Amino acid sequence: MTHNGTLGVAVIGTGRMGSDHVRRLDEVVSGARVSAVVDIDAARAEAVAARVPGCTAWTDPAAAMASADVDAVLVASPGPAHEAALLAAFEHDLPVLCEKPLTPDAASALRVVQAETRLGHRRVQVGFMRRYDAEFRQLKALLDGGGLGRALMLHCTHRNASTPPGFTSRMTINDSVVHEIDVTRWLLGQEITAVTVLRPAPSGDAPAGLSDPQLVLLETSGGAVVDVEIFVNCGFGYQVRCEAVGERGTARAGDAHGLYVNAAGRWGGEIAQDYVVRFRDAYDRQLQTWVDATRRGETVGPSAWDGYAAAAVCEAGVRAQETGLRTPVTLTERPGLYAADEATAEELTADDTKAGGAKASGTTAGAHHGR
Ligand code: ISE
Repeated sequence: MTHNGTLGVAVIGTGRMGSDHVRRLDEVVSGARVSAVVDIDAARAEAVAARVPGCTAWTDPAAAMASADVDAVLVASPGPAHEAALLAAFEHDLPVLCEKPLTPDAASALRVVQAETRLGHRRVQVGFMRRYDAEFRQLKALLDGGGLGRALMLHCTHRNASTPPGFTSRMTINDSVVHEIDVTRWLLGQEITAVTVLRPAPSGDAPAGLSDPQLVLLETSGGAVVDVEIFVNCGFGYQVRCEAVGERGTARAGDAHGLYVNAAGRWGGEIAQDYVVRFRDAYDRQLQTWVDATRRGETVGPSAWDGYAAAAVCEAGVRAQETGLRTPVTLTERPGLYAADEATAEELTADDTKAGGAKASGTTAGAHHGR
């Protein structure tokens, strides 16, 4: 249901990502408007709402969702608040774009999967935005097209300039490596079966008590091995790379440096300082895809099952980090609602198979349902 064809979206959580999504819905994405914002901090919700014409401010997500003005929900509150927001959205049968993580642990993620299964149709898209990054999509198209032969390994680098106060070693898995966990499942179309974490002597720049950097090894159901360097206080900027090694070649996403300048006896370009900048196009494309699909009555992209699988791998990852042992991952049986073709339903477009295709696309396929 939409109002005059425009999707009224309630944005829950107005922190860094939430307020960036409000701006994106207001200024970048077509076919949607922010009709409500929710934050436990009433003053902050009101300040954000005041900047958007016709937007109301709330402190209770369920109350906002009951408003006639709300057709869909974007969840960008802290992870522990996601489960309640998702279950409330299911009560109103509202489509949801939920920021990662789906929920902070496998048991709560499974409760979300079970609730959506009872609903009988997919309503959740999880915000694994790398699936909407132009280079990652090109890499996916190359692998799917057999251009590299069978994928044998992925070498991943995930570096942040610095961490906010309170960032813990567990968060390096749950907040950061969760992206490589999703990318591995998506690029290879395989489940992750075991996790090992190696912790070198920490950098002198790492906050006390934080293991940084770390090397995370993922093993997959198809026999591939993935190594992830996670280094969240590297100091120089934000850098995410993924190199696929196949039987017949290799390809690497993440080297785009924008303008490349030769001047004053030096060569080079700039490095983005954080993910909001580095993945701006991916966030735009993700949100436009969600709005377009929702207006068509469809749910596409990373599913609640993908969110659950990532949470289960993260849980094993944290155990591996704490014990130093190779830790197997156990998944429950995949409900029929998330049949393999629907769970990864991403129709790659012609743009994705050639260099430089970064424009937003609403041509993804997925589960169809009406409201
Ligand atoms: C953050 O929450 C993100 O999602 C970023 O993409 C990641 O690079 C960062 O490490 C996380 O803290």
